[in-house]
Amino acid sequence: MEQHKIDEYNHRHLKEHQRKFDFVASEITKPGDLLKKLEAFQIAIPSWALGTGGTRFGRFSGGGEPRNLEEKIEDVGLIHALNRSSNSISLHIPWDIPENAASVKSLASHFGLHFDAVNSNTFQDQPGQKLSYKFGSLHHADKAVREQAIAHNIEVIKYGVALGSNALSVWLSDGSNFPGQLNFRGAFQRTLHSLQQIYESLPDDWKMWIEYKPFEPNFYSTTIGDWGQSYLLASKLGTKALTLVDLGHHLQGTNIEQIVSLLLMEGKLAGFHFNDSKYGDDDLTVGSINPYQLFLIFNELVEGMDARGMDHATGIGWMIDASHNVKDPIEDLLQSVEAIKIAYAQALLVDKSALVQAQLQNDVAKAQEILQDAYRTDVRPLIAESRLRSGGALDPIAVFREQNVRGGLIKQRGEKTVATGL
Ligand code: PSV
Ligand code: MN
Repeated sequence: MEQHKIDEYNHRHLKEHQRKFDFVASEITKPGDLLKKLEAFQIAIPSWALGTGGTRFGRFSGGGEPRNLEEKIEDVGLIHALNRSSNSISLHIPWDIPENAASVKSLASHFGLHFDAVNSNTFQDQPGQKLSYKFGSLHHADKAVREQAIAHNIEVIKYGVALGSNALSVWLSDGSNFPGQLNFRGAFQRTLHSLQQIYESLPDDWKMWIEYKPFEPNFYSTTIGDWGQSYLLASKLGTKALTLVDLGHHLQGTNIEQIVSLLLMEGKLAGFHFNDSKYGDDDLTVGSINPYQLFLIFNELVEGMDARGMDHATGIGWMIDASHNVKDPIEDLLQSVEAIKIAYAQALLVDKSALVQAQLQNDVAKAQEILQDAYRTDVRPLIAESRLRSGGALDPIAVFREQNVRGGLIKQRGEKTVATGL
């Protein structure tokens, strides 16, 4: 995306934007500080989200999808050029193996991108793989399977080192489908022991992010099923191991913001996989179902990070982990990033000292008013202004459509393409 096309769009819409921005900025104390925070706040894009996803019932290709890692990097580069908020990419190995790390790295930096956490995959069997993960990987009863899974994770760290990444993200599907299938204590201890061996291979400045999920693909138990189990592992492993929160990995009604608050308090929050859901791990566009919950999570994040003196932009990992079955993946990702920044901006607007006072006085109605006052502020012109200041588009999706980017990608890549890893 040539910069002049973005600039030309912005120029045409500047007056209209300025009117909206001036209105909201006049209501805020120190809008300049807030804009700086918004500009610094970046959200990583997973390499597996650039293609159309599917369900176990089918997959409907959208056309012009990236056919390889290089094209995925180009797509993230495009997203970043439009929103100036997505300056990194997270790879899943072996869905995206960087065969030539130096050239992949230089392509990424050409687009102003770097590499976020690398993700291992021991939830699928790969062609030619010696031993199967049908009954788990790091928790497997057979030592040889565990060793294979450990070796894979260590290999993923090596790919990550070559790319300049600094975190290994581990999600295990290990669990059981029926009562009696597994000894829970044994499974947990074997997982811990396997993770210990991977932990020993982590470079000094690296982190291990341990993701949890209550069900799917196993439907009776998951060995790392909730934040308590992840936290227990992370605590036993050491300071480099932390708990990763994927918003879709909670049972309905779970108070995720409370989990976030306590993990932050303990210095054990690795970061996020953002998405939204109505029923389970739906992997829907961030903010599409329950934007208020997202705001409440960000309220805890801002409060908890400030309490620990952490930098909002870099203190923990921020990433999207969503899947798009019926939307253009690039548009969907732009919507997700926007929703995250809206929730973040609203959280920054919360009148903290007034909230503390209301809490001390048990003024419940006032506390609710304070939160909802921030949540009901239309911060979109602030996000647009921060994009404008960093060279992005006032309206990224409008530019994407006006320039018929997808049409161009279909011409270049073809109507029926399948992104690796899907
Ligand atoms: C599992 O549902 C998960 O959230 C993990 O993060 C995986 O790595 C990712 O989805 C990819 O499918
Ligand atoms: Mn995830």
